[in-house]
This record gives sequence, structure tokens and C-alpha cells, in this order.
Amino acid sequence: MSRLIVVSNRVTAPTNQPAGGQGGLSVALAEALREYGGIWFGWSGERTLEFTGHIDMQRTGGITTATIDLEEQDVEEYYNGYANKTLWPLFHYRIDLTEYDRNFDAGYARVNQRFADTLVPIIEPDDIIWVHDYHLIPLAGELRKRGVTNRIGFFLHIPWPPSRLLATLPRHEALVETLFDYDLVGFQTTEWRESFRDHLLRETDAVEGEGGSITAFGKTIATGAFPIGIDAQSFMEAADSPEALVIRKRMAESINGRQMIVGVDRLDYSKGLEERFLGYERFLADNPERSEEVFLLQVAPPTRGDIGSYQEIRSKLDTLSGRINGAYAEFDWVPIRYVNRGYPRHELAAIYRTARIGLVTPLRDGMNLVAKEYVAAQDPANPGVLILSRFAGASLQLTDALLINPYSQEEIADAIKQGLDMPLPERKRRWEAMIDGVVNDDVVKWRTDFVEALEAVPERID
Ligand code: ADQ
Repeated sequence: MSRLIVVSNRVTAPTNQPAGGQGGLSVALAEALREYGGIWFGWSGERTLEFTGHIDMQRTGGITTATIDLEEQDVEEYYNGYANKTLWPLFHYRIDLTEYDRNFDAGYARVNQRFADTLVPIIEPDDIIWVHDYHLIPLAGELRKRGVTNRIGFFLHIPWPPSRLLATLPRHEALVETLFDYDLVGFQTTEWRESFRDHLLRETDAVEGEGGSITAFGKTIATGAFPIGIDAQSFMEAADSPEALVIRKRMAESINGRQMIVGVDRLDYSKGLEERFLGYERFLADNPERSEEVFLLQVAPPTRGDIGSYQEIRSKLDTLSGRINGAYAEFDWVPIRYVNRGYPRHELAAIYRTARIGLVTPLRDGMNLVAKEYVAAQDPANPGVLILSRFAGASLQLTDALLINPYSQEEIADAIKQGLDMPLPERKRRWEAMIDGVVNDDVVKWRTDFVEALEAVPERID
């Protein structure tokens, strides 16, 4: 049987420690690789004075990790620079926040070359290679230059932007062309796949083939939508675990008969936190007689704190939560409990379970795992209500959530009211319509579907 080599920017070995700012990608990969016997290759998160190419191999939690350290300049130009100041905002439709800088380009190219140089010696002929996310788009091209002929797949965890936005990226042609060095390019939803196809049809002489294949630049690749899921079974169990029960009891005491609305997000401008706070404030303003029945718990661990736009959104939210609390709080009630930290999975599950409403309002999101986790954590006999942005990839699957436009404060406020008033039979009906998908289309199915599709791609003839 062939080995699977997974490559992503960061490798975070699975631990039982609090999740911290660990994002959806690392949570999902740790779960997907366990018991597969594969290798997970990437950056250790450590900085070194001079890049050596030394690989640190470790076996932890049932998977083998292979990590390299990067230089300070690499981290600045590749990770903080091209990945998170250029591609992340651009791919989330925020060209107002996108920075274009040739040094970032150079750092991005250099680190992808470093990944390829160090990875090549550990690749065996039958291995299949699965590269993850926007940090590593050029990796297959670099591997091909070094003679690697193995199957290589790419999965994009974030949206693919509209063609006219992508056109603002200098040298976007080369970025797009290098995706044709993969055998399979996967997206979270058909919407992002179509956006990729539309870009190719508009900007190149691409031809669409059968079953998602696309030919351009003299090469043919397979493409497809592979919606990522969660480890639903273990999440459901986590919500009922003895540790979770302790937290649920503590929460019940602190809630004191009120209804809790919960938001859980990395502190990122794509998550629509400012709009969420304003929508909630609108609810408070519109419903003064009801406002003290509820409170919003927003859990938002800071990420990418070296980047200016992240410092700005953080300070905006500090101000906004302070202002709303100052304006509306009573001596025995605050409308927003705002917490900048991560929680272990079982505590998170307990928090979701206790919340009457899960409020998930990204302005743009590849998928959004929090929405699925909220559904999985509910009590079947008394489930809560999911309010979900129609601009999250997850909204294509969770169609029985209350779908809202996150830019509209009125829609958020109305949905909160509707969620609080929703009778039990409707809550059950909506939840039952969603839970099967969350359980069946889980992270294992995502991994299996992707790997099988990669194995099924016909041999390349370059
Ligand atoms: P993210 O942008 O990180 O992921 P999301 O899919 O919601 O967004 O995943 C976040 C993960 O981090 C969830 O598993 C959540 O439980 C965890 N998390 C968030 N806050 C936490 C906290 N305070 N404590 C503990 N855990 C916390 C990117 C893309 C998404 C895509 C995923 C997976 O942006 O669109 O769904 O990758 O592909």
C-alpha cells in the first residue's frame, strides 16, 4: 500500500493540550492522519538563524511528523508576508487589506523551494503526496523540477476569489499556472471550484473536460469539490464526557437561567466579528424588554498577531465590546462576555452544548468547522439554533440553519430573535436535517474521497 505524505505550512502534532489558536486545518489533519501510517511534513513553527534543511522526525499520537525550521526572513516574507498579507486577504475578497510586495513573492518562492529540497529525499516511488493550502501552491512545480513524478494533490482550505479580484495580484498568471503541476486540485465547495474554472476560461485558453478535468498551459488536471468535515463522533462524545459535564454544570450556574448565544472564532477579520457585535447590539436596541434574557459569549483566540490588520481588528473589537457593555450592562448582567483564549475540545463542546444559539457570521469562509461542531454538540432532545452566514462554504450543506447576510445588522438581529423564540419542534426539525450530514460527511470521508480521487487520476504524460 502506498504511503500518504501530507504537506502543510505548520505541523502541529496532536496533543491533549488546550487547542490555543490552532486552526481548523491542523485540527482536521491531525484527525485525518491518525492511524493512516502517513508522514506529515511542514514547518515546525521554530525559527533558526540559518536554514540547514535538517528534518526532525518524530512519532507522536499515531502519526509520523517531519518538520523543518525556517529563518526569520522566511517567516516574515513567506508566512506573515505573501501567505497572510497577500493571499489570505485577497482570497477572502479583501483587496483593501491586501499588500503587494516583491520581497514577499521572493520569500514565498524561496520557502517553497526549501520545502521541496528537504522533502525530495524522503519521497518513495509509491508515495502519494497531498499538499495543503495557499502557503504551498508552487510546491508541486518545485517537486516536478526535482524529478518527482508521484501523484500530487492540492487542497485549498480557503475560498478561490473571483477572477477580477485575482487579477489585482501581480504575477497571478504564474501562480495559477503552477497549479497545473498537480494531478488533482480540490476545493471546499463547487462555488470555489467554479470560480477557479471561470478564471481559467476568462484569462487562458483553458478547455473544460469530463468530470471536472481542465486542460490549460498544455497540461490536464482533475478538479473537484471536497467539503471538509469534523470528527463528528468524537465531538459528540466530547460534549457528553465527564469533563464536559463539569464545565456544563459550571456554565449552568453562571448563566443563571438566561439564554446564551455563542461565537467561537480565531480572531480574524474574515470572521465578521465586528459585524456580529453590531448585529447583536441591534438586537439589544430593538428588543430592550428582552435583552437581559440573553448574553453573547464570544471566544476569540488571537492569531497572526505580527500583522497590522490583525492588531487593528483586535483593538476594534476591544473597543466595540467595551462600548456595548458600557452602554447596556446592568449591575448584575453584561451583554457580551468576550474571551481571548482557546479551550480544549471537551470544554468547547460543553460551551456549544450550553448555548441556545450558535452565531457563525464570517464575511467569507472556505468552509467553517465551528458551524459543524456546534451542530454536533447539541442535545438531540433540546437542540439549539445555528445562525450561519450565507458566505461560509458550510452554508451550502447546512441549509437548515438560519442563513443570514452577515453585512446586515438587521438580519443578524432578526435571526437572534427568531432563534430565541423558535419552538422546540422546529429546532428539532432543523437540527435533525443537519446532523446526518455532519456525521456522514465527516473528516474521514473528506480524506478518503480526496485520496481516492487522487489515486484515480490517470498517469501524467508531461
Ligand atoms: P479556520 O479559519 O481556522 O480554518 P474554522 O473552519 O472555523 O476556521 O476552524 C477553526 C477551528 O479552530 C475549529 O475546529 C475550532 O473549534 C477551533 N477553534 C477556534 N477557536 C477556538 C478556541 N477558542 N478554542 C479552541 N478551539 C478553537 C480554515 C478555513 C476554514 C476551513 C478550515 C478547514 O478558513 O474555512 O473550514 O480551515 O478546512
